[in-house]
Amino acid sequence: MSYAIVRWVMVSDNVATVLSTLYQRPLYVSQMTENSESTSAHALLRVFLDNGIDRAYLVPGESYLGVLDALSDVTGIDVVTCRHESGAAFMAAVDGKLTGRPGLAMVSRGPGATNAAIGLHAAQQDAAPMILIIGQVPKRDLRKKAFQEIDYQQMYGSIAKWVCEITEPEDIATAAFKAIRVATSGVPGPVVLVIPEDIQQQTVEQPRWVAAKPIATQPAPEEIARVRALIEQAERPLIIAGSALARAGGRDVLKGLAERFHIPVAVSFRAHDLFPNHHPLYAGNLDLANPAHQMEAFESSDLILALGTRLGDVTTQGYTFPQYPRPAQTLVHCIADDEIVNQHFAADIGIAGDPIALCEALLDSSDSHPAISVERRSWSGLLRSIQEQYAAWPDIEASDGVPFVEVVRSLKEQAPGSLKICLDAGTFAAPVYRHFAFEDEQRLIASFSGAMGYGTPSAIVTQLRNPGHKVICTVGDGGFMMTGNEMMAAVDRGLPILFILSNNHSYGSIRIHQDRTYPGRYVGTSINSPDFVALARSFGVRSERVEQLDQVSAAIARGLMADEPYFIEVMTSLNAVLPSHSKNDIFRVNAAGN
Ligand SMILES: Cc1ncc(C[n+]2csc(CCOP(=O)(O)OP(=O)(O)O)c2C)c(N)n1
Repeated sequence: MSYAIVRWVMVSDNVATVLSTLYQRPLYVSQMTENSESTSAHALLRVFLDNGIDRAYLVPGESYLGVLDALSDVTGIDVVTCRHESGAAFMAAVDGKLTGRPGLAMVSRGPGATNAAIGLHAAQQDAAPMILIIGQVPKRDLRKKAFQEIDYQQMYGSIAKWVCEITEPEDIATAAFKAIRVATSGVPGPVVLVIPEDIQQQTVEQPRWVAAKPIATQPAPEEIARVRALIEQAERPLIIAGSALARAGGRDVLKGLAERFHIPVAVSFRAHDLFPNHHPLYAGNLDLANPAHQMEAFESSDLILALGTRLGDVTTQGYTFPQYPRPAQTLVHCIADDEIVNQHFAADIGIAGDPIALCEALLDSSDSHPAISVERRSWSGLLRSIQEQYAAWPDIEASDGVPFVEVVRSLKEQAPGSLKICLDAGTFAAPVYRHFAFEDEQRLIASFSGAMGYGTPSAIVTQLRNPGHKVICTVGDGGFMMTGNEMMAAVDRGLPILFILSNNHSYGSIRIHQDRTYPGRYVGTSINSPDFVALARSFGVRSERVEQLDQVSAAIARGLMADEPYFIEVMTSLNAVLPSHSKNDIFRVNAAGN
């Protein structure tokens, strides 16, 4: 397969309109006011607007006043003012993940930039396109260790795909143009643009540059034929589906391919929503700790089609499945980045290309009803029965609070078919990952980076991008205290997010690790919290507390019905998840949830 081609074009207004129609990309050409000035900051914003970036998440700072000022002239960029740069950066990372366009965050230098680091890291781990704009000390002061100065190349060099410190006002627009390209190409990720405060307001030519939609090239016919032959010969094929399929059309072709050839699908880390979880071909999720007998079954496959996955460490169970570096089974690995294919695992067929195009080509190349062998049907049945057993709801009893798994069970029973669940990191998340069967339109928004503080900001963005759908944030008493302040945006904008906070008075996930490894020695994991119900009310959010199991269902029903932000604090059992207390072993293998 040859690489997808992206063409960059310089266009006039008229051509831009024609291109917009041709490529079905929105162009925001009229969204800067008539009397727009022609500064370098305006040029920056024009590039963003013309390439579909329509929202900026920011905490203001004096080091980028020029860019802030130019935003006053723009109606096409919605400014979401955040309370902490971690919230702004998390939001941009999630926005990029949901839209496929770079999520845009803007922060001040030094303290602002350091606060934003967690979100940039999440974007890298999640392969989310993102652009972080940082104001910088004046050009003449660069590398003098000036007030709040940082060398961002050094600081972000190993996290971002590209760090560019711009020194000439004329270069700002071209850097922005390249930033969009770098953030979205191959395996997407974050880019940092650093702009000294004294080059933001110079008069420069205003660009009209639009990136044409990438043209997905077709795999070579001989590659399709080889993969087809492997699929036909295999008795126990397995698809490992990754997040590069979470684009328009990706889920449909994945389902089409699995059904056509009767191939079970295991989804990669935190990609539960790629394939309907009730489907007979859904074999489970490759997570932090799959049960040994499930991994043994996966290992007995004779063909792995790794589609759109980086085959990263969690998905591959610490680079042990498939066997490292030469898999025991035949491996076909397809992802649109030559650096990733064959990086860890030697593939028999490595395709640096679009996995969606490969699935389409395989579907086009076959009869609509190929014969399916008895062996293959019993193989899929085996994987399905293991998954069903693993995902079955447990019966848990606890005297020190509500087992959070019961909250998740009630949520599943009442959830609308298009529910979006945004998860912070913590043990409350484990039952979602394990037991919540995602239906076709339901979505999981959770970070690969396992960062606490991700839940609230991700819910804000998910609701902004999905008006009319129910969005839920589940978060612990630890994680909410990190970025819960961003809930204010839900109030400001009337976003009907349902927040469910699990209060177990503990950094529970870490407590579980301590309990298992250093029983009885719990340094640093007991926490005292404010009155969360009162806190939420002080934000202007309707809220209630659930203290007993029999209150769960009605509280969730109220929360789901609400047409404004709603907050439920659940007083949760810690014993139910601690290995030394729980009679149930369901949390022993996958307790951390982070
Ligand atoms: C920013 C960050 N700091 C620390 C951690 C390590 N960590 C993972 S889960 C966790 C505890 C989460 O506690 P809480 O939010 O109360 O949820 P619980 O585990 O109790 O359900 C910690 C400290 C992390 N993942 N991210």
